[in-house]
Amino acid sequence: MPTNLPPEAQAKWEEYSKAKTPEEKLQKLKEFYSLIPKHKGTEKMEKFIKRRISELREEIERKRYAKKSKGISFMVEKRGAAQLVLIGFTNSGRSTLLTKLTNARPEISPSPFTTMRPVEGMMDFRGAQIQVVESPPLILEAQGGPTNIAAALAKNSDVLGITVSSLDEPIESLERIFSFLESREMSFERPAGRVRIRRSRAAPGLIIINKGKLLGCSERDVRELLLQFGVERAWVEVEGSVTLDDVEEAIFGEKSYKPTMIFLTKCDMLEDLDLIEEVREKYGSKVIGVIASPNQLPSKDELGELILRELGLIRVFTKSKSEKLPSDRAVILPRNSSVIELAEFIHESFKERFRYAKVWADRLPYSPMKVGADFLLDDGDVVEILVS
Ligand SMILES: Nc1nc2c(ncn2[C@@H]2O[C@H](COP(=O)(O)OP(=O)(O)O)[C@@H](O)[C@H]2O)c(=O)[nH]1
Ligand SMILES: [Mg+2]
Repeated sequence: MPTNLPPEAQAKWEEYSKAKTPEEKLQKLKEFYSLIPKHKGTEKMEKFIKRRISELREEIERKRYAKKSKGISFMVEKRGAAQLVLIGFTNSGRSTLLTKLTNARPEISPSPFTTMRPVEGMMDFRGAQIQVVESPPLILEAQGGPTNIAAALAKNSDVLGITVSSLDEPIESLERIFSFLESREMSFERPAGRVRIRRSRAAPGLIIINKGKLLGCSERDVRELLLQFGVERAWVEVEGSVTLDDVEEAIFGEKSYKPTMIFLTKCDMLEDLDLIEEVREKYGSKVIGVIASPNQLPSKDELGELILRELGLIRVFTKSKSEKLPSDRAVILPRNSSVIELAEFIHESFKERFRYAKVWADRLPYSPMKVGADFLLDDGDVVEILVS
């Protein structure tokens, strides 16, 4: 059962949550650790703290490395609906892919180690934007700075894209890359039932979307547990049957499941095309997609759709009464959000002032259709909200 923390530990946790620098966080977390009771009920938390402590140490180490390399920052702030991080060996085609998907113009060169720091670009996908980040190369023989940065970027990503050259023993390469990522606490097994916590400053508060069943606890218990650990602005989606333990696992979980796709590059130079099938057979079930790129554009629509679907996100277009056309930019919401959640997202006061909405969508018997606050939205919906 989840832990009831003594008040001084709770206070310390709050200090930790509010700490700004990794050094300060590390200090607070160590103090917090000394304040929690150690027993079966706190096992998960203990493991989490130990792991977090080692992550913070790594982060501090990375900062030192960055300083030595003239203060270049290596982390990339998330923007857009989702972040796709491209990771792979040098010369595997990360920069080429980034260039094809986004407006970024990294240096592309057959000389190894051209890209030593992350480069980002934005990919437009029918009203949504997906951030694509090229990580420094993985150098597994010597796990130094660039490799650590790549692993940290991968871990922090929403979706991971592994680039691997089809000319470079792709099956063995993928084997090595996956086992490296697994050693860095990433997992590729899709969990059975799940609690998905999506922290975002854009969230109007702590929103629990319960599409499953809570066993032995109420939504209020879930909320309290999340708040206790500083999850204050987030969408929390519950699928399947879930206990309070599962919620705890989602907060402190051992390994984070990482939706991943494989970009098999340089297929245009491949003599034996059977290799593509071999990669698909071996890794198809482990990843959300294997994209064989014969030096041409993987379709942005296909990619964008795959990513948003995997992350359980939908694009909704709003329209105001005075305008004929909806906005070009979509509002990104978790799947099965209701009209009132959209209203609240647009403006806090809309929740109280909401009267009804008009929705345009192909799946409806006619468009626009007048709907109430509980109407569930779907990808691509156009919505006009009427308030008093
Ligand atoms: N023929 C072919 N060449 C590619 C492909 N992808 C990348 N390259 C070439 O491979 C070299 C390394 O590519 P780059 O994108 O810089 O790799 P990075 O080191 O992973 O960023 C460059 O000369 C690219 O033009 C591909 O799909 N087909
Ligand atoms: Mg590059």
